[in-house]
Amino acid sequence: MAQRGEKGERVVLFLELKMLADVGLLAKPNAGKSTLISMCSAAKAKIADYPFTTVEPVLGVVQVGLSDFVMMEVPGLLEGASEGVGLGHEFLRHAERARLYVHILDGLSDDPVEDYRMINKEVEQFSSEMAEKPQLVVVNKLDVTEVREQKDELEARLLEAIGHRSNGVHFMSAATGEGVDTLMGKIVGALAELPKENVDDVPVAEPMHSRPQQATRREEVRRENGVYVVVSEAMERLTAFADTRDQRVLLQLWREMRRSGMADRLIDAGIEAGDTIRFGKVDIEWF
Ligand SMILES: Nc1nc2c(ncn2[C@@H]2O[C@H](COP(=O)(O)OP(=O)(O)OP(=O)(O)O)[C@@H](O)[C@H]2O)c(=O)[nH]1
Ligand SMILES: [Mg+2]
Repeated sequence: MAQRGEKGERVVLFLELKMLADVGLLAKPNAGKSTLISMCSAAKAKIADYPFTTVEPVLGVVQVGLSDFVMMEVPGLLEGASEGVGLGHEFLRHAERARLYVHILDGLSDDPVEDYRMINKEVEQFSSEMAEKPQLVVVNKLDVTEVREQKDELEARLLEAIGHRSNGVHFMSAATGEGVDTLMGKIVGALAELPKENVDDVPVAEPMHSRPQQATRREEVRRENGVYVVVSEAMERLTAFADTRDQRVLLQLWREMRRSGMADRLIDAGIEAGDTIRFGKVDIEWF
């Protein structure tokens, strides 16, 4: 039975898109995030020798043996990112739900240790929950001679800066692929130790149901001034929104009255063809 429908509800919703990835790549601009994600997944991230080549998160699925995980490049972070500098707030938000972070340092930067501190400070200021999640610290661009020459010294300084949360420092070259497989192995190992993101943990608003309620009032037929008044929530609802001028609708109404036993009650009450039946505010003729 085609009905005009009951009164609906109007709501205003603010929706926030957050990417879901197992691993988030955190780094300053130009550190080599896109190079890494392109090297180990099918993601096509633009690579170029200038900062902010990537301005939207890039997701890639990395296959390692029989396991796989989703890696996300978060656009480069600057000092003040947690306060929104360089769209930092926007970028950090996307990385919030990752289970593990790979903190990539540019081996060619003036001071990778300082970069490490800066990024972590921004992460801490943005979200303490995010700051507590595990990180793998990685120095990139190992193929460059000056980076290789400073490797041991840099490693020692970084270990000192990382302190208690140290998982060691990993060196790689995203460009040549040196050390990339080992890093992927480390990521798989680290993820295996971490709880899976539980979708049930995400707060969900109470679902809204607008299904018709079950009839609660007792159904009855009364005769008032020659009119058969049907007291039935279900039938009243059915007729209130139906076009009772339509013969097909009347036919369906008739079937429903037969099915529910209402027709028998009307007949028992003595109804005859031509009499009026009233459902709430709607009158129809018995035929
Ligand atoms: N020599 C060398 N260059 C690299 C390596 N990885 C990346 N690069 C270069 O560094 C520059 C930046 O690389 P991207 O991969 O675009 O860096 P990104 O971190 O994604 O940069 P943004 O998206 O701009 O934040 C490019 O010129 C790369 O070719 C590496 O391992 N060795
Ligand atoms: Mg990039």
